[in-house]
Amino acid sequence: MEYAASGASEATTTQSSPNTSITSSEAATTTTTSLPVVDGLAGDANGNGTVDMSDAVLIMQSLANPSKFKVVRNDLADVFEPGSGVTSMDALSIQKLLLGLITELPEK
Ligand SMILES: [Ca+2]
Repeated sequence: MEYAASGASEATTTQSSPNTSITSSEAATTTTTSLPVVDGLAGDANGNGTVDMSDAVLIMQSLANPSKFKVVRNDLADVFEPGSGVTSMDALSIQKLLLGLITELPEK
């Protein structure tokens, strides 16, 4: 089943006019799914669609101060030995990915 998206191809015109500040304001669509399918990026602890240092930081913060910080996506945060729960090892795995020491999450 192929889904052909018709139209919608936007021509990006890049002009070098001096006083043009391009501000792209993409509305962040928050989709809440109750399906058991993991529909996100492994390691995306804060659920913002990317895996970066803020995910590792959030995991550490949630461990240090759980009443103040909550991991948004526990299912995605558990990237070290999946099923073991969210620990500092998950934050470490995310940092390893960011450093290029590993190439994918969950860490194997
Ligand atoms: Ca993230």
